[in-house]
Amino acid sequence: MPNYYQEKWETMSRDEMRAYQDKTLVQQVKHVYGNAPYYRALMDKKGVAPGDVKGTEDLHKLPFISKDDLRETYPYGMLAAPLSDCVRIQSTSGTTGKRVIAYYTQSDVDLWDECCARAIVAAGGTKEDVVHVAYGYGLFTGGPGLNGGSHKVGSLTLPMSSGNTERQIQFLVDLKATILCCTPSYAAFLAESIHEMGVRDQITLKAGIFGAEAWSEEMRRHIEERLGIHAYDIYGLTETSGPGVSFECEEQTGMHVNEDHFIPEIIDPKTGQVLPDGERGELVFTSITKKAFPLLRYRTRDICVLSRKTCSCGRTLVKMAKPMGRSDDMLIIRGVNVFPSQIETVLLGCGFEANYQLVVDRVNFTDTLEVKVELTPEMFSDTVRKIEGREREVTDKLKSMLGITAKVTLAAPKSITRSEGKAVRVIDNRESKI
Ligand code: DLL
Repeated sequence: MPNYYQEKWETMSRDEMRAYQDKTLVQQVKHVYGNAPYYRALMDKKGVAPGDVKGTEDLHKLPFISKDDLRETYPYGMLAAPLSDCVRIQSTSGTTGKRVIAYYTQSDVDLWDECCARAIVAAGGTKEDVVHVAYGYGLFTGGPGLNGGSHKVGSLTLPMSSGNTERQIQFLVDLKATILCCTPSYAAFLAESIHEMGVRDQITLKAGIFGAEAWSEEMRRHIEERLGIHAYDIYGLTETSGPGVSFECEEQTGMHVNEDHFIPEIIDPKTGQVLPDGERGELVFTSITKKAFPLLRYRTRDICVLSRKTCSCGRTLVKMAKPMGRSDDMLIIRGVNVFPSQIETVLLGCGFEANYQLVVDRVNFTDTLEVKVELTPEMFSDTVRKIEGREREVTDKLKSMLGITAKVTLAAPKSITRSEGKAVRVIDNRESKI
């Protein structure tokens, strides 16, 4: 039996949802135009007045906004509510440039928490559950988002944050956690450590809510098998509030977008043209309910597909496929587009652990790709011939998946650094050689 946190919104008819979005979008455009001078200037430049947007069919008239705009307007430029009405900020890590700061009014926080509560309930969560949140707390949105959602559901919430893996496992055992929330790479690390500590039979988890980084279906199976749980995907970004923009239900075939808060579009990243449902392109979101930091037509750079196929869970919210990764995570190697998640699919499909690293370099003006992957302890004790055979198998499979030859290096167990948050999979040495 499917459970909903807010059945009315999650199962609303398409027509009703559309009518709601139309009305709310019109109000939001007026709010942003009236209160965010930077966006008003963008609209004026494009020759669009708030009155030109009469509903979602006019969304395409609005200018896009990108991370560059947010950097340019740092720290207050996109704020659309008085600072005195704001109760919270969250922020991106700033590893790829200046930080982006997102502001929240109390009502923004409440709506965000509700979005996360929908994700927890869709994963089978109730007030009887113990929700172990091992996403980072602080400026990162993962911890605070799932924490807020868990409170709304009424579950006992363990605000573990990331790191200190032994203590995490101790709490999982002692407090009999039933739902684990963290990045998929950290879930794989926890699973590995649980087996090593010999406490797998004391783990009472039934579900995991994993997101914040691209992960493959093979990674899902890997975690599900090792922890004996159902693993659900969750998506979001700081700019749109954090986790809970979309979430997976029991069907586990993509994430329902909370369309009563975020209108998704897929565009051609080169031309900006809106693409029909079912076509792959860049995901763009318009937040229609947020007051302090409401971004209209925000280009996420995530490459994705939307689908309106009926879902057996009864939710009518449009579904987005697992994003393959950001367009800026995409590696171009000898002219070929490569997503790290494709390589993950091959490695896990060949029975390796989820610990790998991609090293990209440029030698004699030619790009090189080295795929380092750890052997499992069982593989490590195989004969040299068997290990060489495995190396050949991975090289061939990568070649047929990617169309290029990668150098495969099989590493000893435990030799690749584990991640406690978002995994760093790629080392691109070409940047220093340009
Ligand atoms: O990662 C928010 C989040 C926290 C989502 C916890 C889910 C769970 P940022 O740090 O701003 O926010 O990074 C956002 O992470 O544009 C995607 O590229 C990537 N991302 C997030 N969720 C997924 C996912 C948080 N489920 C960026 N699958 C986004 C693939 C994801 N990529």
